[in-house]
Amino acid sequence: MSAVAASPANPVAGSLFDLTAVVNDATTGGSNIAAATYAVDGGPPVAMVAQDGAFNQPTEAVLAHVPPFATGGSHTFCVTGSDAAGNVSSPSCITRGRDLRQSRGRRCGERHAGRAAQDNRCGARAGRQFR
Ligand SMILES: [Ca+2]
Repeated sequence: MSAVAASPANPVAGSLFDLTAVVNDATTGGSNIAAATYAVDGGPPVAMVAQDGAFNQPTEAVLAHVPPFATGGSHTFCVTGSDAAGNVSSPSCITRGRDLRQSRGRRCGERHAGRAAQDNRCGARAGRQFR
């Protein structure tokens, strides 16, 4: 298991992105990879597909189209592979998402949507908190 990545590299809330990984069975006997899944923030596993269309090699590049985040902040994505012999890899994880300051500013702005003056004050206040 290696090279878990997101495309775009830093997805934001509300946009779809692709999660990719390379699942490699070299350390557990070189069997063909049979499946891969990802989980968001420790949630239920979701199936990934082989990028070349079939799980039929000891090394498979895998892909999932991850739905838009419902919430801001960072999220952890863990990819797990399993091989034809039933070996399951330990998860390989990445964390992606907006940082705290951006997340805080966005929520602040949303609350004051349509009230420009208040929105500006809100942003300044949020900025000071994180200096
Ligand atoms: Ca393949």
